[in-house]
Amino acid sequence: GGDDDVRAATQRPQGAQAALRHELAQGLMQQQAQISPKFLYDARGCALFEQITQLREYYPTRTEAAIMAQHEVEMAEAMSGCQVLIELGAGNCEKVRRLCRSVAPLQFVGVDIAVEFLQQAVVRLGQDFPQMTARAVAADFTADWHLPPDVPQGRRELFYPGSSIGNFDTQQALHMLKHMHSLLNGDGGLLIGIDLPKSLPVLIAAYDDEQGVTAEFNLNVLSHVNRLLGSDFKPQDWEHEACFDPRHSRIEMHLRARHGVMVCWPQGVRYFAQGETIHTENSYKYPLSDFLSMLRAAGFGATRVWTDEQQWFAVIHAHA
Ligand code: AVJ
Repeated sequence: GGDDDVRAATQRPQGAQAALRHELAQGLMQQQAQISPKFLYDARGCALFEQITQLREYYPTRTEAAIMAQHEVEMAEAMSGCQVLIELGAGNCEKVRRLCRSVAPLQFVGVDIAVEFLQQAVVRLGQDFPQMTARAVAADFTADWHLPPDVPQGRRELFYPGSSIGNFDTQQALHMLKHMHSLLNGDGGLLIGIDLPKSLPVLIAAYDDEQGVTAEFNLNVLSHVNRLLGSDFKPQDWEHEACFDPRHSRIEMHLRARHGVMVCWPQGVRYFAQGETIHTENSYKYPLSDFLSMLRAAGFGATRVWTDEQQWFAVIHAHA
């Protein structure tokens, strides 16, 4: 049941903790140091991300919500007959509420790496939709992940909103799509949000807002890493940076050392020269046709696409 799913994830077995520490130490020792964006989502990171989604500059959440509101009926039609609605990266479960009303699944399964935050949202969702069972499941999409065996095999629809797939490079994204396709048992489909290429100033502002909320969000990863790894990062030694790499069509977030910094943890140490960076996130902006090709390559069939007037964001339904 739901509580077991959460317990299994929050009291991580010793081996899983060690694996995360190993992954972090490995990333810090690369020539281009990196911290996976999955580490952005501790309790404070989840709260900061919610703030980001409400910023004037951060268009994705609001644009996607408007597309979903405008095309609710057609989306529900594409997903009709759905028994189990599974949201990946469910977070605060706000985006799925409209679908719970219009699709009316028997069961909702929210999946997220930040499972304690998710669990609270799932409880609220279950209270608001009493005829639907709702449960939270922990998973790290960057590792091998599975749904619990008691998630019904009946007609499933996957929901992967927010352009969260943009955190993966193209090879990882294709792998993720293939895995999602395999969860559908040849029935149902996937409703996915993707962020589209657009003008540089709009993109940069969305990842480097005036108020500095995104900067806080990025810097907060260091406190999370300190707790997990036992490292001694001091956030004030680092500066938030967002840039666009046109070659990969992606926003990159980095933390740049303001001056020479020595960082120590139980099994290691690294010196960062002034100006060196830690790469903390990629956020790919896929041309629509490229993403549709990826869906085909992953085994998906017929698609429907909905976008906003400015073509800033797309919501796609793909049949299994
Ligand atoms: C949750 C991965 C979709 O890439 O826009 C927001 C995360 N990072 N601001 C994104 C994020 C900086 C977000 N995703």
